[in-house]
Parts: sequence; C-alpha cells; structure tokens
Amino acid sequence: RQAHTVLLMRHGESVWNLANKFTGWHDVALSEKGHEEAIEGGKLVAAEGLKFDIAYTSVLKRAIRTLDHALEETDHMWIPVVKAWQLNERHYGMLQGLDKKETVAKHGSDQVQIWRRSYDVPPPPLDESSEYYPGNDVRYQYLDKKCLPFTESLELTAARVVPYWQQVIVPELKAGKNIIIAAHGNSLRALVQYLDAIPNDVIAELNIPTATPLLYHLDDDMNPIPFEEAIAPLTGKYLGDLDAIRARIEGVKKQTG
Ligand code: DG2
Repeated sequence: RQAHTVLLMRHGESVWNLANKFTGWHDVALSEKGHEEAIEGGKLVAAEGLKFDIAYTSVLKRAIRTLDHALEETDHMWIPVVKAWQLNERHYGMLQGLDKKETVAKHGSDQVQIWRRSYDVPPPPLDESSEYYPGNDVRYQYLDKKCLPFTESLELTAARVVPYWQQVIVPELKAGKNIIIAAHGNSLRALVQYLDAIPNDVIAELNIPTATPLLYHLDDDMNPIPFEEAIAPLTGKYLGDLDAIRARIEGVKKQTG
C-alpha cells in the first residue's frame, strides 16, 4: 500500500522574524522575502509531484498566506482549507513584541535559550489586560477561555497540537487523504517531536527553517517511514538544496546572537 503523505511547512519570513521580535500568537504579515520564500517552497513541492486532498493551517496570516502560495504553485487552490487555532505558534507570553537580542542583553543568553527552546519552561505570562492576551482578540471570542494561553512552553503547545493531529488530521489520513500543513516554528517542533518520538533534550536543539517543505511518509499505524536524505533527528525529508537548508536552520538558531 502506498504510504500516507503529509507535507509540513513553516511560514515564510514574517515582518517580525525580519525585525527579530518574538511573535507567538501576534498576527503579523509575511515580509517581501517571506512571500518569495513561500512561492519558492511551493515550487519545490510542485516539482516533487505531490497531490493533496485537504490543507490545514493556523488562524495567523503568515501561515495562511504561505499555504495560499503553496496551493497556488501546486495548483491545489481548490482543496478544502481548515484554519485551526490549535496549530497557532507557541504563545510567547510577556516576550511577544520584544526584540530577541535586546532580551538576551537584559536577561542573558542562558535564560533566553531556556524560554526559546526548553521543553517545559514557559516564558513569563502576560496578564488579561495585555493587547497580546488572546481573550482580547475577536477571533477567539467563541472559544472556551480555558483554551486561551497567557504563555506556553513547548510542552503546553504540544498539549493542543498533538490532540488536534490525533483527533482531526489522523482520521483524514486514514481515509486515504494526502495532507499539507502550513504552521509555525514551534507548533511544528511540537508535531515532529511527537511523530519522530524525539527526546526532550534533543528537541531543544531542533530549529525549523522558514518556508522549507518537510515531507513525511507514514505507515498505516501513522509511524514515519524514514527517508535516507533526512537530517537527524527528523525522519522526514526537507525538499530543496540541503546546504541552503542547513544555512537557514543555522539562521534561526542565531536569532538570539
Ligand atoms: C517565531 C519563533 O515563530 O521564534 O514566535 O517569534 O514560526 O511564527 O515565526 P514563527 C516567534 P523562535 O522560537 O525561533 O525564537
């Protein structure tokens, strides 16, 4: 039987990635380069000849626009698109809107590394009056307030991403559908940690580059079938030039200096 196909893609560079600010649930646009990267990523998916039946993305425009580009480049504008808050970026708490390097200057690189990449230490929470509290955003008005974070660690992010994967996406895969997902650096880290059973200390070292398609083939039990070209600890393969991809990964790591 043919393997189940899932294509993951982080959005292209956003205007806050460009400004080097922590973004989280804040809804920012793609930069000009981000649009170009997303179109390029879409062309790589098209060249691979992948076919999709349904698409998933977050409720944040940088991921939605990236998905649009990928669907356009692969001639899949017609497939259903599901926008789910569960695929949103990890909520960055009090760090949202702050410059990454200035935050290092203020709190030290060890502390910022813990906030960025530790498994279970969330950044300091914001409070209910903050413009960055999702309870003040109309798009979440019908959600139970219990779903709305004041901050999130990777662990807390996984606590919404993984159930969404299991309960909503896996049934579609089991029905034989091929899936494309456009999401975010940390919501995708949560997902690939689950798919590839990556230990918590190893996931701390994993950075996901912008707009780089990441292809997974899954068996009927939803376990990845490893690609030889995979960059460890992932078993899915990035599409495109591996040296350029490694440079992009390094770029994400270096955002804090
Ligand atoms: C970035 C990730 O999320 O930042 O929230 O600032 O993928 O939506 O651009 P994205 C943010 P880092 O965790 O890599 O600092």
